[in-house]
Amino acid sequence: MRITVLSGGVGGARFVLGVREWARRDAAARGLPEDAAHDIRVVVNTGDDWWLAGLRIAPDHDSLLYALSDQNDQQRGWGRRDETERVAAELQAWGVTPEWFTLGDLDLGVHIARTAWLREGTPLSEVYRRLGARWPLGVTLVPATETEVDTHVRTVDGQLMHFQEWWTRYRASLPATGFENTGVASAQPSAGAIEAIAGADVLLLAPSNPVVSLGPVLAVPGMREALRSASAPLVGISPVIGGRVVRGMADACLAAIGVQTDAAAIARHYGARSADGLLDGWLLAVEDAASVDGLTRAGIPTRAVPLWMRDADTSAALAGDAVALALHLG
Ligand code: FO1
Repeated sequence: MRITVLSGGVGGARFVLGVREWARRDAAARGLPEDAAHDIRVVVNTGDDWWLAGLRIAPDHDSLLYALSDQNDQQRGWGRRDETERVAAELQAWGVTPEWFTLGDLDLGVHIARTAWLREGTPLSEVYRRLGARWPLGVTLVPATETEVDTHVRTVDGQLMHFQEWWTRYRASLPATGFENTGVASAQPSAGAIEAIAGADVLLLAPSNPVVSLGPVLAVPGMREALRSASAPLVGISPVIGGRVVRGMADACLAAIGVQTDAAAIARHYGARSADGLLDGWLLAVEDAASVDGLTRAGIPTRAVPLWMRDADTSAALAGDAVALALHLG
């Protein structure tokens, strides 16, 4: 089965690990060799990306790369395990990186390799392929677009700052009135993203931040049309449980665009494919089961399932629930 997931970084990575684990267990149950049974592609958000100290930083890609190669720092949610910061101290001494954004020594290896290739004219999708080729990730990562579409945040006092400053320096504490992806008007979905969407048997929206993680992916001209014209059913998973974000600061982002931090409100934000939106189905937490009937009647068939991803078992179970709903709708 060909499964394509649209994903951001931290929350998305945990879900993508679950999809990979579900696929491994499903293949084993069928007595099939693992890589023959399922083809998992991830369309990765590039809106978090930015230039720092002359290096191209790509947080969502790198969170997925490190999680899938089991070398991510689970506590921080970003960067690599067993990291050191000798070079970072030097960079900060010279003021080429701010004290609120740390580039670890091992992490710098990825940034320098990526930047070197980009400066040679290597397409971002090829950079993804080369970086991932070192480890058996079990999935294929493709950028939503090859074009730089950095997210910028419009704050209430009229400033326009890069998402990374708003998120890591100010922890999303500055009230925002909107988000803009500079350059997105001239962007287009990457060839890998189009192929992953058109060829999928199942399309999944990871429980990522709907505004700053999936928003930039969906903002790429042609992306929504690709999703709506795909033959595969599209199922989304709520990033919110019981009115609270599972992690991160999606509530600050949702408030900025006037969407309630609520599983049903986010489903309506994505919209039903039958009503010019994207969703064929929606998974929300058992804690939000009261919203199932209303959403289903609104054209978004919804199921309440355990949504907490605590380990391989719960993550694989959630992925299985998402695939099951998609196949039920297919
Ligand atoms: N997040 C932080 O809160 N502080 C940091 O110093 C920091 C450094 C960093 C370096 C590389 C990288 O890929 C990500 C990094 N992040 C850091 C995480 C990142 O800025 C955001 O958490 C994500 O972009 C949110 O999706």
